[in-house]
Amino acid sequence: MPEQSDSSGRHSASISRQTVNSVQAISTPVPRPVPDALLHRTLQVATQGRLLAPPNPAVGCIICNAQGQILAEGHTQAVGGPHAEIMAMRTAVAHGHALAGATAYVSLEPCSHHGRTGPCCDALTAAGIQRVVAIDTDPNPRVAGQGFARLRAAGVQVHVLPTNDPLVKQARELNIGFYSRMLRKTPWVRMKVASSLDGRTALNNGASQWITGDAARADGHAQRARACAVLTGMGTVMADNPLLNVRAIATTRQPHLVLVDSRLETPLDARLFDVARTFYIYAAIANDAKKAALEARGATVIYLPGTQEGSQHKVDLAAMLRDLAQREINEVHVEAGHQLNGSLLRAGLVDELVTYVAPKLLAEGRGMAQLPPLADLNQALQLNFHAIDRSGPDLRIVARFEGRDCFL
Ligand code: AOF
Ligand code: ZN
Repeated sequence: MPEQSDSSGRHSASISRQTVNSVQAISTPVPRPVPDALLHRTLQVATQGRLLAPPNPAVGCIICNAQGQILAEGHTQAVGGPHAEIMAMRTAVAHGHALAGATAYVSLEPCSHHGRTGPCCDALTAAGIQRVVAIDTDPNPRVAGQGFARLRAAGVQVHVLPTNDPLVKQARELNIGFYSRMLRKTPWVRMKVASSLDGRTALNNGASQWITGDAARADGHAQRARACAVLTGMGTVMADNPLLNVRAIATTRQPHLVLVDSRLETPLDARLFDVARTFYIYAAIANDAKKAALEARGATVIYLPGTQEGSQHKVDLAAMLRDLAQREINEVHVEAGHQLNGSLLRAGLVDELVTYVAPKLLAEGRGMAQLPPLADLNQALQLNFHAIDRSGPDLRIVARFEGRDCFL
């Protein structure tokens, strides 16, 4: 596999960023030819669309006049709706500004394809935009440099930040699931856990409500809200009969729900059905009568048994994630019990842990995942701390498995 290195000298196995990088090599990377403040603002505007945009990337666009004054801003709308560039141009026109000769700052390459909407690069050209400054190339193979090429061919000046610019990393982090789906063909998998300071996620009798405080629970809902799908297992459905939707914060988009239910045991009156959203159930053992009953309740049942001997009675979790990527799932938020958590971790399918840690000791109790005991400390699953914050009285620790974000 080819090696990539960034400005910090870090080397990582690249997962098919080749197309994108070679496109950038022939574009004109410039050492920040534009005011930093405008680029930072472009990313801030992109962030405003973060809960709304998935499965599209959250993109920001600002339109400036020749003096560098901001005329209008826009971010990606809900799927099927206008992209950032169209929103910004519409706002500029609505305020009576001329677009001819203006500069568009964008956090991602303007699209060149006919997807659910038309190509932004053509709309920018038609409006007379003179210059486009972009933070990153679109990793979508249907775009991947063609947006820039089309703009240049139409006489628009194009500047793209060099890939080692820290803002490029920030822009990719903002849409980490989109980059994962485009480049790895599998979603970014984030596992959420709430534990005591001694690492317990429930008492021996299963009681777990609530270990962490209100702030951590609200933040947990914000984590659900950014994801394309929430993933859980039958153990959690039986133990908690949860809704697993976003309630504690405002959002206009409910993430899809994904349930691993190898034997199709989901009760037809489970509260999971009470929320209007896309609901996928992955099973290993066919039961067409139960499938029909679950589908009559609004779910879609997918049979995906393992292919190895002894695994035919369990869902092939890696194949399930690839299937979810094909269904345009960028980020998967796992909120499950220790059994499914253990299966995902053992299979090496988790990218990131978001752990809320309460300053409590629960002594005896359950851990976050069912994992076999290790004989040697060298066998420990190795993560790196990515971010540590306070959340009310609790801590929020984001940790990533070594090398999992190397495609960024
Ligand atoms: C842009 N501006 O704000 C976003 C872009 O199906 P469509 O037409 O909505 O296109 C979705 C694709 O457009 C998406 O996969 C990504 O490649 C690009 N996203 N492009 O010019 C935007 N969100
Ligand atoms: Zn577009």
